[in-house]
Amino acid sequence: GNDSNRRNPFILPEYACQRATCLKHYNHKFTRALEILQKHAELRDNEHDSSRALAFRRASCVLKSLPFPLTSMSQLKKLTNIGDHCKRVIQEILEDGECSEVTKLQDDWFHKMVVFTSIFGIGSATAKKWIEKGWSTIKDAQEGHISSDWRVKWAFHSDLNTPVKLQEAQYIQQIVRKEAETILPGIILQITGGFRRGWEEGHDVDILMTHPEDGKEVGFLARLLHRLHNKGIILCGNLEKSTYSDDMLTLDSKLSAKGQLDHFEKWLGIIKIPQSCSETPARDDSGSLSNIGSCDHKGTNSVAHPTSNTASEQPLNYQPLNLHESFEDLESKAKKQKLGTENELSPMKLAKLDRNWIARRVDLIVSPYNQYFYALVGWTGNKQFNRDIRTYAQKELGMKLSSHGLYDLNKNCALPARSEKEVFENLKLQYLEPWERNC
Ligand code: DGT
Ligand code: MG
Repeated sequence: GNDSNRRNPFILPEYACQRATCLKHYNHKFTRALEILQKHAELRDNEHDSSRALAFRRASCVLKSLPFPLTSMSQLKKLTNIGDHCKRVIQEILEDGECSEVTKLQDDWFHKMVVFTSIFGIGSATAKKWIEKGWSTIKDAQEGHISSDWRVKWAFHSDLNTPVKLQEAQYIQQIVRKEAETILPGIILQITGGFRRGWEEGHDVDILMTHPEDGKEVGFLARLLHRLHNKGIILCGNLEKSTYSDDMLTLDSKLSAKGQLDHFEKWLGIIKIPQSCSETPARDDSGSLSNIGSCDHKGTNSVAHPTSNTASEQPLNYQPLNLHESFEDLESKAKKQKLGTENELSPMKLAKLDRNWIARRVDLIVSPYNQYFYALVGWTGNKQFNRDIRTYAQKELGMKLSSHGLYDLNKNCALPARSEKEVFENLKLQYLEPWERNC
């Protein structure tokens, strides 16, 4: 009970990878406040802000692992990672139910920054500039940016800001699986990211793929994309070649080059799926999926879709479909519905067009099998868990952990893993289920 907790302050292991952190916990009113402080520091994005943001996050993460609701400051005594600033915040919430600093932070500027940075591809620097121009709503930004590039972005803005549901993620996985298995039987395909950690909604769908036979995965992704393109479901995207080399296992600087988190071959893009697929349960037989490609091509056909079934023999230098083509598709549809001529069409009108599909962000990642289980841990996340387990490996074991593997810097050797459990064993950690990694 609480009294005994007060007498015997609780002790938690220092690193989040040494303890379970679940979606549901006892201390949301504190963690919400601390994560607003984190978010605010991230949005300010000045010198020192990123380390402040991480300090708030670490404190929040400790409270998420606490197996009881915090009721007194004395319970914090033996907990690490909760600094004086966080303690003041927690104390005020304990005494007054809320923290005045956190309330004050959520001002006009904060709300505008949250709105602007929620736009796909907009970071805090651009958002700040917009606010300096006097803009405060999405509409202001839409009226201020009317070039054709921007009009395309606006047309998909509300789709991409509608959370992806678990059922939609499973639907997308089925489509990808069907095509992937046709090209490469025996392929292993796994939804990672937030959905694997137990979330029912997410901002995108992350799918990690590998093949148990060495080398089979080479060139696979381009062929997969070609088939998905032929089905007419790709709106746009970017295929990144693998930039991995073995010396990256040991060299920190190379691994984190240019803000990249890893060097796998991957495709980051936007696909369209029928709006109805989040309403009806996903089915396992593939018959229901065959019509998805045609979901938006009944009336207009400005997007060219080769119908050949020889995708597996197609060239490997896949050229992503241009977003503009999909946009033209929307525009001609708008004209048919007499919503106006091209120049009169507002992004809002386009976004609300009567169409039967919705745009979704998808990441497809391909890993060689001998790196797969490290890739799986990395792409399951969450981000804070990754930070923590990598710091733990470095500081406590003298090992370098990445999504490509684990390297013992003292013994100068890599430690392979044939399962996720072996990744944890190699790190001398108790296994944590994916849903226990919500730091
Ligand atoms: P959300 O926002 O609902 O999609 O949440 P998550 O947790 O799925 O976040 P997301 O999709 O940005 O990333 C999935 C996980 O993969 C995340 O925990 C961190 C990790 N991750 C993201 N980008 C990269 C990357 O480029 N390389 C590696 N190794 N991991 C990444
Ligand atoms: Mg995700």
